[in-house]
Amino acid sequence: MRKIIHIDMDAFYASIEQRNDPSLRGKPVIVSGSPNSRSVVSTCSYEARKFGVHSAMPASHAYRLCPQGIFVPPHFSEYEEASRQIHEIFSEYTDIIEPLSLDEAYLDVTRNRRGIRSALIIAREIKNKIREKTELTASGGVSYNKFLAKTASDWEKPDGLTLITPKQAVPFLEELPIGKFFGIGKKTEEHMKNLGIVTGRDLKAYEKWQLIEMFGKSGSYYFDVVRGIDPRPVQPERIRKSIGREETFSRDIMDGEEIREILRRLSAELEETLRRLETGGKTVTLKVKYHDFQSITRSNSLSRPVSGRRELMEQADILMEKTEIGKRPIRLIGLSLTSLTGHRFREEEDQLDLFSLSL
Ligand code: TTP
Ligand code: MG
Repeated sequence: MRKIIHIDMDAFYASIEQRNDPSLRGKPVIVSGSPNSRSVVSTCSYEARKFGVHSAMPASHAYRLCPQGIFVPPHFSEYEEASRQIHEIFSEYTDIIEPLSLDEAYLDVTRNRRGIRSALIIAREIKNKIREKTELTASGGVSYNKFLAKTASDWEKPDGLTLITPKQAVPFLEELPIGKFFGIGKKTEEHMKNLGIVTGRDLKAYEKWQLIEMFGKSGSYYFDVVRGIDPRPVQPERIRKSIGREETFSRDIMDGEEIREILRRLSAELEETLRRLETGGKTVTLKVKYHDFQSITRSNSLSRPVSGRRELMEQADILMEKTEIGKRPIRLIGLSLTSLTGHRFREEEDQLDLFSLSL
C-alpha cells in the first residue's frame, strides 16, 4: 500500500500579503485587481471568506459582499519564492513530488529519504518546517492514494492535518457530501443532487456504465474514487512528457476577458515550473471544457521552444480564436506544453523508450 501526502497552503496569496504587511493581519484581505475593474478575485484571507468572498468571483461582487475588505494586487514573485521554499522542504523527503499549482503538491513517501515509516509524521514535519521557513501555514492530507490524500487535506483547513487509513476510507466516503469529492465541481454537484445523489453512499448505488452515460469519462473516475480506488501514480514533473496547468471554475464563465486573465495566471505558473525544470516546449495546447462537458483541445507546434509567460500567452491568444471562448459558457480551461526540450526530458524519454522495448 502506498503512502501519499497532499499539501495545500492556506489562503496562499492572501497569507503571503498578510505576512509581508503586518497591518493586514487579522483583516479581510482580497487579492485581486481593483474592484472597479473587470478583475476577478485570486483568493482572499479566511477573514474575508466569512463574508462569502471566494476565488474566481468578480472583484466588484467581492466589494459588495465585503466593503471593508482590503484589496491588494498580486505579487507573483513573492508567491513563486514561497513555492520554491516549500518545494525544497518536500525534496528533503522524496523526489516523487507532483506540484498541482504553486501552493499544492502530492508527495509519494512510501519510500522516503529519511526512512520514516509514518507518513503522518512526515506530513507533520513538513508543516512545521513550512511554518518555520515561510511563516505560513499549510494543510496536509495523508492516505494511500491521491484522491484520498487530497480530500483529507481539504477536511480541516486551515492548518489542518488529516489521516484517512485504509480501514476508514470506505465509511468516510459513504458519509462524505458529494460536493466535497475532489473533481466534483459546483455544476456536477447540482446535477447529482437533482438525481438524489447527496453523499458517497448515494453515488455508490449507480453502476459504472450509468455514471459514464451521465458524466462521460469522469463517470468512471467517480465510480472508482467513491470506493476508495485511485491508482494514479504521483507523477514527478521530470518524467512527464507534458507540463500543464488547468483550472475548473466554481461557475461557468462566459466572459472572454475573464478567461484571458485566468490564462495569464496559468502562463505565469507554467513559466515558473518550466524555469525550475530548465525546459521549454514546442507544442502549446489549450484545453477547453464547455458547460455541457464537451471538451476540446487546440494545439500549435512551433519551430522554437517557448518557456516565458508572454510567449505562452501569445500562443494562448491565437488558440483561443479557434475555440468558442466568449461565446459559450466555459467550465474548465487548461494550458499545457509538450515536445519538451530540456536535457532531463530528452534523457528520460530515451530511457522510457528502452524500457518499453524491453517489455
Ligand atoms: P487554492 O489552494 O485553491 O486557494 P488558497 O490557497 O488561496 O486557499 P485554501 O487552499 O486555503 O482554500 O489556490 C492557491 C492560490 O492560487 C491562491 O492563493 C490564489 C491562486 N488562485 C487564483 O488566482 N484563482 C483561483 O481561482 C484559484 C482557485 C486560485
Ligand atoms: Mg491553497
